[in-house]
Amino acid sequence: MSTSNPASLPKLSRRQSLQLGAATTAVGLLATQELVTPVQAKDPEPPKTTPFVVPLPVYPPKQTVSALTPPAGQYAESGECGRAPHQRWAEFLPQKFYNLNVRQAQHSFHPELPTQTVWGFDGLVPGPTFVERYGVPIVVRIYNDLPANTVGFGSPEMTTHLHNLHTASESDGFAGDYYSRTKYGPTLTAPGAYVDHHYPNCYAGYDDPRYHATNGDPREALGTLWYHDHRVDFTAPNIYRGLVGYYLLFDDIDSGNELDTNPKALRLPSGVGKYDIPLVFDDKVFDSSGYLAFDQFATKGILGNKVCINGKVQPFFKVERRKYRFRLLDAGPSAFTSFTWSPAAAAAAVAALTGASPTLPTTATCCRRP
Ligand SMILES: [Cu+2]
Repeated sequence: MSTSNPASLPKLSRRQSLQLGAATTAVGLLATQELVTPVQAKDPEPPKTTPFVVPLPVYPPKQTVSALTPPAGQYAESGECGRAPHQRWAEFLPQKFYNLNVRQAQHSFHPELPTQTVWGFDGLVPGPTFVERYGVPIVVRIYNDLPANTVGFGSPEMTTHLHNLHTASESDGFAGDYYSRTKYGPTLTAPGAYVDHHYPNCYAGYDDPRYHATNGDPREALGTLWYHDHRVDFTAPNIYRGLVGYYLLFDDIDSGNELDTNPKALRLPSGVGKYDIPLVFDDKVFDSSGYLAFDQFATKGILGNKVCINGKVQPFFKVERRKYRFRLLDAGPSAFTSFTWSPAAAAAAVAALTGASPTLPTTATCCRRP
């Protein structure tokens, strides 16, 4: 596979390689970090790329299927990896079903860089956007169709975590729940082609008697979530290869309808993919040939030499003369990102982290991710 050019990898002499191997075996990760630092390659010089020539990709919402085959159930089917039974299945019977295929694909980050191999949910970088609603439980069947034997960084045995959603443990994409058709992690009992994730889409406080009338505490609503690979030891490189996507949750306050007549509704700019725009920011290291590089031994972090938004280097986005809702996600792996409006535009920061505030929109010219 060609995602990493050998010229961009750290050049270890045979002696250094042996030292590294011995240290890793003998005393583990900490010593590895210290040893590797002096032998890391210099930053590669990537090809120049012209800014603002490639349009920002904004995908429409992920589409449901009418039924899954075999049907989704509380217990793992044959063919599914060995997960524990879904908890409170009958209480949160799924009303919507999805197939999601994790696969290798060809991707262009920029027309002046070579088309290259990535990993993506449905082969897309970033993956499709889920548009969901509180009170509507769903099942997402996630197939691992990555090639079994790959070279380069990352691991093709993967697991998917939906960040911050209140999800039962068997559906949470625990780091040890990684699977493929032939291999499986320590917290599963068998390999499998897929796994079903059961997402109840309920508020926090669901079991608290104080919030029975509202099926949980609406103040705890989360509106902007993301899903990503979570494989133990390989989360950073697997996300870097493309395994990241948005999951949006609406309710009757953040209702996803800017014309909502409900007096409680926020009436934020609506239409996911049209006026409600999810943005994934990440920085990547492109090597001198324009291919993605990743130093898997750089456990202190990795800083890119180009910034991507929704999988493109410095894209442009044509807007209408109206209000937009932008969602900003720093998908890493290591950089801190500061966002500034230029020229200073009328902007309201309506949420931090994942929840939209029904009461405290504040004007902002800049927002910073802590
Ligand atoms: Cu996460």
